[in-house]
Amino acid sequence: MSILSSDNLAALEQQGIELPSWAFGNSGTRFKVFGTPGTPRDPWEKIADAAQVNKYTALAPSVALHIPWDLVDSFSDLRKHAEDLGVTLGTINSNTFQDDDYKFGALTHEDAAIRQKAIDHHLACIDVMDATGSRDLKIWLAEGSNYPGQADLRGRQDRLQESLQQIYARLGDDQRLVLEYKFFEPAFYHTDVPDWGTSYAQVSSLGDKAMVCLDTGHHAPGTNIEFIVMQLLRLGKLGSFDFNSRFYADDDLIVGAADPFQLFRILFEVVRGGGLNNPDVAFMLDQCHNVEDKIPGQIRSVLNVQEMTARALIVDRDALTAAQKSGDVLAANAVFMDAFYTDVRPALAEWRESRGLAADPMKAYAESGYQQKIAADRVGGVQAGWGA
Ligand code: LRH
Ligand code: MN
Ligand code: MN
Repeated sequence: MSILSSDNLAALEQQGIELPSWAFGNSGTRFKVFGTPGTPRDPWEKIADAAQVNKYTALAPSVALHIPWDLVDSFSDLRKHAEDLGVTLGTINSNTFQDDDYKFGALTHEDAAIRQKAIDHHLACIDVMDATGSRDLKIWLAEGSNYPGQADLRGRQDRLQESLQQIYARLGDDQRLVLEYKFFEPAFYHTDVPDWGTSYAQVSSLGDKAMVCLDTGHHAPGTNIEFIVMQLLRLGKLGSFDFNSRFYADDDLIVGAADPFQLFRILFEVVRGGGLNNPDVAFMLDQCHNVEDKIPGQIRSVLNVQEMTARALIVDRDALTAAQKSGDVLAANAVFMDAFYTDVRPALAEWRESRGLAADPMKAYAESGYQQKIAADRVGGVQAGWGA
């Protein structure tokens, strides 16, 4: 008998993880961007590659776009292209971090004309959402200051709220805004949305269609991220995840690579808090593949999330509750760790085969010849990068 119950399998079957279009482009550090043969040259090819991840895993039914990196003449054509390949277009990410006008802020800028330009960009993103059928507008702001005294911290919060109100007012009935926080970078002294509390305060005063986005790489080292997950679920304000992993800063490495135990702890709080397969909580990846091939990098990522979800699902919750209630510290911890140490991979492989999928999606992709084909076909032209 499988270690995964039929209820567990039913939950896993529903799981969907959104892929970031930019994970398929070239990326790097400020020192060097290494190109990879076969890298997509445009958004159409990024979506074709994302569809491969879904083909081998049945886990990645949608693709997030970044505007203007993924600007095309017709978003309805792009939507049709995605749907023909068996995926949908998901979250639209705005970008106010690559324009000289935003050197000292965008939605928080002292100059009303620059604030308006940034607001208009978000309104244009909502137009894109109307065409793509996307539900969520994801806002991450690269705003802040480098030196104490440089900026009026309070004034910037007030301007941020006013700007967000104007964007919020343009959302359709079925659309949402998710506000992503990050405690540093590119500004190093303060950022305007540094933590979940600030994001929560800003979105709470907007209304029900505004939620918090939690990027796992955006916290100070040692932060108890699963506590934040618990709290946001408890408050009904966890709108989405940007999953990735990190050793030092915002490394954007493959989710579960740096700290599998942390991913397990996060997913346990998701499961316990009713966040799994909850339409209000979007699971997304936000990663870059600087030195590894991108499609298998994304396949590995969604499989890591699936494996840790399976382990979180098999925690013996009754035994855990009993141990917690009786104050049996070691028994409670043992129940938790038993699930974490359980290798669910053979059971998942068997289950995949029973659904007509390859037992080992990494191997199936490697043997498919797709990587060689794109490397041969996509010569010439400009490879898409993280910022193009
Ligand atoms: C910022 C961030 C945000 C951006 C993405 C490219 O660090 O996590 O989500 O949109 O990276
Ligand atoms: Mn992110
Ligand atoms: Mn980030």
